[in-house]
Amino acid sequence: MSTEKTTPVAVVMGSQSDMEVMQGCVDQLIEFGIEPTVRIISAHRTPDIAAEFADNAAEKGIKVIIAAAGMAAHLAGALAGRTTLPVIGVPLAVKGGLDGIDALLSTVQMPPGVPVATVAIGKPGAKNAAILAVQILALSDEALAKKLAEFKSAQAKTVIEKDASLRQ
Ligand code: RP5
Repeated sequence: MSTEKTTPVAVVMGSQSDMEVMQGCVDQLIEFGIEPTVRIISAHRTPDIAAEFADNAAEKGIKVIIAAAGMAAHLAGALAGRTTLPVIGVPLAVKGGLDGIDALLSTVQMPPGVPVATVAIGKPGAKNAAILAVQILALSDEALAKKLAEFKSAQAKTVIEKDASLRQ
């Protein structure tokens, strides 16, 4: 995991407290051989840094931004408003919040013209954000496309084996 180096995927989260869940996203990316740039940037607490990050992300070689936040989660939308890169939003459930529904609505209900590809709340979304980022990159990366195909068949194999074990 890196906090400085620029890579094709950036994983940005609103607080250090989001790291526990977002580690799943980072780990999934690493499983696909992608070491992401990881940043803690808050749309509300460090808005200037959020703007600077979004403005310079493409130039730094980032191709997909994953942005995770809880509560009134404006991070993904704030970044999406300042870049043409695809932004994947991960809504998080946090203590004191509304079980992630607050973050889900804040992340998904973007105005027309500024999409945020919003995944599920919490851990499932963190993992899916990584896979979706890989799917985007795999459109122009044959090696990554092959890894994705292998990932899908391994996943299917696990389900098929579990099903078969029930019928033994
Ligand atoms: C959001 O507020 C962060 O993304 C985090 O999910 C939530 C709470 O932040 P902390 O008070 O734990 O720093 O901006």
